Amino acid sequence: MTDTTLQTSSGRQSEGAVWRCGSFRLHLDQALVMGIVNVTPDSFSDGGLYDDPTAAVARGLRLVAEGAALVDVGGESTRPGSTEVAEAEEIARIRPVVELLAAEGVPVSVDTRHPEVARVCIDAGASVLNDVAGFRDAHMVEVAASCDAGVVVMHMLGEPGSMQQAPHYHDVVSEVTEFLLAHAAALESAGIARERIAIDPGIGFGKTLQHNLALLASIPELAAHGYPVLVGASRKRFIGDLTGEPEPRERVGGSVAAAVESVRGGAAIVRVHDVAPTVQALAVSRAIGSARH
Ligand code: HH2
Repeated sequence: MTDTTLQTSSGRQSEGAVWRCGSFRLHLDQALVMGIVNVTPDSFSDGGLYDDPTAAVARGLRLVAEGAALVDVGGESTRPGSTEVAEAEEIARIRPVVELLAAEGVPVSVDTRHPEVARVCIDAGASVLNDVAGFRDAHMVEVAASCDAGVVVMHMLGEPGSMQQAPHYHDVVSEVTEFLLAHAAALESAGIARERIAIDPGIGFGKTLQHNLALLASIPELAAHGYPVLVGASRKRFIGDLTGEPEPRERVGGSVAAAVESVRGGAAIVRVHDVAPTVQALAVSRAIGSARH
């Protein structure tokens, strides 16, 4: 069993809380930073940069050195309008990266909605299954139940190809919350321990700017249900909408602000491209928060 020391703190998780992820026990008394490595030609902000396994592994190790507690490896872009990648292609892209990072002792999350990809990556040493489809597929639930990985249940409205075509909710916060709690409960019924489950409102996945802001503002209510909350706001379009910055890589300031606000609201994990500035900002925010009490 491996204990990982974490760098940042929301101070909002109950003392001693852990997220069980395979052989890792990730302590949640300080917020975790999940670093992103997309092994894809077309991801919206880092597509093509790490599609060679050596470059992807080097990037992952660098993010850990910068303070990431775990690394999320993806082989399929789920940006709005993207098309699905064949499982064999997704496996070819990410299996070597997962295997090499896991062999270095890194807690590796796999960003996939495909059961066969998930299964192969668990065998390759992955410790977390991060499913942007929220374990709607019964086969994904089976894979999760057959291993001891951590799981991330994310909310997405429909599918990536169409999710940004006039997304509509009666009440975005209650609908997203209901979906997350129902799917987390289904995972528990399938035998997955509560301590393995994290929930994620899915910023940008079938949401307008107002929907994203309402969800980010309601993190305290979401966190009150007791599951660790993961937030992935990094470099996303809503930051461009708010600031006028069209280039995702130039949205670091907005991304760091979203991470800090999320953690202050009670998020336990933030999924980010820019680990070093996020870790630094969270350390300062944490220190100011402690001085306030
Ligand atoms: N966002 C993206 C991908 N995976 N997983 C979780 N749990 N939460 C998120 O918000 C989330 C996610 C999209 O971002 P990115 O991986 O940078 O882009 P792309 O889908 O184009 O590869």
